[in-house]
Amino acid sequence: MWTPLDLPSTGEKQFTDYSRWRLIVNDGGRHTWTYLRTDEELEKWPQNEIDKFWLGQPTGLPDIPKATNALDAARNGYKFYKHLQSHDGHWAGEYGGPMFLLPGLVIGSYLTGMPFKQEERLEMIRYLFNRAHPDDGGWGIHVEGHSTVFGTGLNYTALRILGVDKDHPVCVRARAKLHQLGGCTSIPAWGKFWLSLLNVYDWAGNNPVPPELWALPDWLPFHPHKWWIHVRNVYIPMSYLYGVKYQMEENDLIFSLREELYNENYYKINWPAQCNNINKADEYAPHSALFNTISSILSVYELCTIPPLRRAGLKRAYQLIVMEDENTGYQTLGPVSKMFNLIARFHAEGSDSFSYKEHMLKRKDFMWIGAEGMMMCGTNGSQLWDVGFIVQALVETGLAEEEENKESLVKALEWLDQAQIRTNPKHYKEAYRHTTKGAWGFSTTEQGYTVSDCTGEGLKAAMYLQFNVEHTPKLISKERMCDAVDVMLTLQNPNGGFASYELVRGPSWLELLNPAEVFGNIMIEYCYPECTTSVITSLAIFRQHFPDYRTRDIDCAIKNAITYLHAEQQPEGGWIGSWGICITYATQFALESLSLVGETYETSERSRRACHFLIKMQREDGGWGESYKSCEQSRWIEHENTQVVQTCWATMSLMYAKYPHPEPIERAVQLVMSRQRPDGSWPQEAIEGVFNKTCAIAYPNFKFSFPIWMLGKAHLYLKELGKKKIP
Ligand code: LAN
Repeated sequence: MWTPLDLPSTGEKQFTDYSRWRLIVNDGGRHTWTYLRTDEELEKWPQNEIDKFWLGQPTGLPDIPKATNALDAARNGYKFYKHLQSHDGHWAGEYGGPMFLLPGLVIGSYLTGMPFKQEERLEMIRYLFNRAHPDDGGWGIHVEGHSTVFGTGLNYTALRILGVDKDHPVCVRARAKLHQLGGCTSIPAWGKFWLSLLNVYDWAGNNPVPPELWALPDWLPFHPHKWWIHVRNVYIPMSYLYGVKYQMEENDLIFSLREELYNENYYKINWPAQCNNINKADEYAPHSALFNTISSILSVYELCTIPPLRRAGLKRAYQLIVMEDENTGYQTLGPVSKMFNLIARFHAEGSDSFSYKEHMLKRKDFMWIGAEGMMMCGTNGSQLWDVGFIVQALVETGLAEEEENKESLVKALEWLDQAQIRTNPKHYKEAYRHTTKGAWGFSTTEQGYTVSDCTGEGLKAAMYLQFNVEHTPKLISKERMCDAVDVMLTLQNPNGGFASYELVRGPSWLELLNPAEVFGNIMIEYCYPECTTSVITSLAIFRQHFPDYRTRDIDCAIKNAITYLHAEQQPEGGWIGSWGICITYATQFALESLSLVGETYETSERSRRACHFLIKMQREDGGWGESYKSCEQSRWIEHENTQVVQTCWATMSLMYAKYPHPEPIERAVQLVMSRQRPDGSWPQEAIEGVFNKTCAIAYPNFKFSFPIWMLGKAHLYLKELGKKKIP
């Protein structure tokens, strides 16, 4: 149960001893952190480099003789990074960044009476303290963002639940910021929802989320099974919880929060008037008139719901929740649905149920302790994604063939082997799922969702290891590679592009119904240059090895994908990224695709335009730096600092395009080498990834895979270029 917290008021001592934390990796790449209590345990189980690295402690790894050329630097990079490989062959990693996930974890756990260990609580507090905005004490939607009501209201609440006194200086400062922003009446919809579950915001202040939606016939153009999978998987349990108007029982903390979170008297707030009250500091995608009209109509319905209809909706929503839990081993698709599903299962089945216990077990997979404390991750890890890139980097640079790396690559292949999904989901069509047989997902097979580009990168890595490296066992059969191709071919949209998890199912006007004011482009799947490239580059490699398998389908898929990529190029020459920051990221992918069909600097105006754009953006120091704000505004916004990872993406772009002049590439290499530390690693710089336009998310392993890849590739590239005569 939630016992009182023994929190000393100040100093490092108030948190835990970092030398006692250990990362456990098991079952196909699951990550869970544990705290060793006794000295006996400590002696038996020493901290390894992986633990130390992710905890931000000195790893003790030795300095390496300084690299004299780019390949040496890449090799040194891998010397370090190899130490971070887990015994099962993958690279564990922190997947933080979003600042609206930890409050869900804390509020959801509190509501369901699911306790945390004392050390977890303390470290979550440390994380929130460390992540408070240095200027004003609030929190934003992600770690680098400005303070918003969504971030500040929810994280403040989390701190209070975790046991921090309202008079603690961090709370005092955060509350002042919250009040300066206007308080929680103007918190965005998902904040209103969490606070309503906690009984510190009134259900009448929410736009309705009727579960009846799920009982509508599937053929309706707006039926939620046509929404983007993340949104529908969040709204399934939300509609259930809204339908039953779940509310925590009042207690002293709740009474107190009702006073702390608002500028006005809680009991006098006109709740219905708050439904569309969204703070300007938070708002990214304002409600459409259509959304507001539908919400008003539904609010009237809410006053006189039709009981059999509501029951039918609740029943269907609950079925979908159960199927999702069972399909994913209770990991669920993502961190928001994870906690909402738990609350729904708790509501229906109580805390003695199997589902409650399983949710509790898998809740751990999202809790990661880093240098700043304990956070809630964006998924249960980015296992496949990280293996995919480093493997390709090593094979393309030739480092894979070096004796000292052989074992590590065999391990990586073993991991990839078990990570391919072999069957379709247990609950398949009835849960509106896309096929999964043959796919790779983003994290683990247990989570088990097909992702188009993860399948592409997974297959590429597997093919590289099995066909381009001599010493590896051939673990993945041709048949299984064909399965991966089959899945990818089911994912192409009529315009030639590939989206993330599924085909684009719904009409584009559904975006008008986006209820979550803080994210853009979330209602349906969209096609992405990044996903499209990962798929067609893997198809192209597959075609080289198996020229007879679905030849026409593959040719056609590549051709149509290129048409899509052409259409997406921006007039200035770049492509807009959706999952990494931003134009630098997507342009790398797009130029790789164009090179597949022979469109390079020499032959194609498009490729030249892209290169000229990148060259224009290269900074004096030889690097590139783009801000996460580019993703919000879909235009290049310079970062104040040069970024190593982006410099690698931009340089890779130039190399894919066969850019003929060595000088910009040499300068980029110099920059990346100059930032390498004596032990071969690179320091963490700005956050690398993004989703839904506004929320930045961290890919800390990118600072290894992309520099290693780029440096090794540039070494070979510049050598080749040296042999040629440059015009
Ligand atoms: C991810 C992470 C991986 C990412 C790539 C594979 C990089 C991308 O190319 C395709 C989309 C995908 C799979 C993706 C989708 C959205 C995710 C799951 C995330 C960015 C990680 C967190 C995010 C998820 C939506 C966060 C929860 C928030 C909601 C708005 C529901």
